[in-house]
Amino acid sequence: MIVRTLQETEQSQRCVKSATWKSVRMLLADDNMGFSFHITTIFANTETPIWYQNHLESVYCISGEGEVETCADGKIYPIKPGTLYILDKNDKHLLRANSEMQMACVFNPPLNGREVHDKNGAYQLNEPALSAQE
Ligand code: 9YT
Repeated sequence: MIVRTLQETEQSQRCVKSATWKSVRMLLADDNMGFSFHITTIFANTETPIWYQNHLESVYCISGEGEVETCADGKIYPIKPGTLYILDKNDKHLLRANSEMQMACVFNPPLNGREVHDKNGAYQLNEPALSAQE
C-alpha cells in the first residue's frame, strides 16, 4: 500500500505551478496504477486553454465555481462543487474559474510528472519521468 497526504506532496517536486493553476500530482505513472491522480487548484478569474490530445481525463469539482467550454461546439457547462466533467473525446476546452476552484483529476494514461502544457494546452507522451530527474 502507498499512503500520501496532500500536505506532504505539496512540498515536493510533484507540485507544479503555472500562471492560472497549480497542481499536486499525488499519484503518477511510476506508481503503476494505470492512471494518475491530481489535486488541481484553478486560480480565481482565470481562463486556461487545455487540449490533452494524448490523454483521457475526468475532473471533479471539490470547491469553487466556474465553467468549461468545449471549443468544437462552443457549449458551456457550469462547474460547481459536485460536478464531474469527463473529457472522453480528448476534447479541446477552455476552463474558466469565477472563484478559486479545487479539482480532483484522473488521467489515462497516467502522467509521469514532468509534463508542462505545450502551446496547444496539451501534454506530450514520453516525457522523462520525474524519478529520472531527481
Ligand atoms: C483541471 C485539470 O485539467 N487539471 C489537470 C492536471 C493539471 N493541469 C496537472 O497536473 O498538470
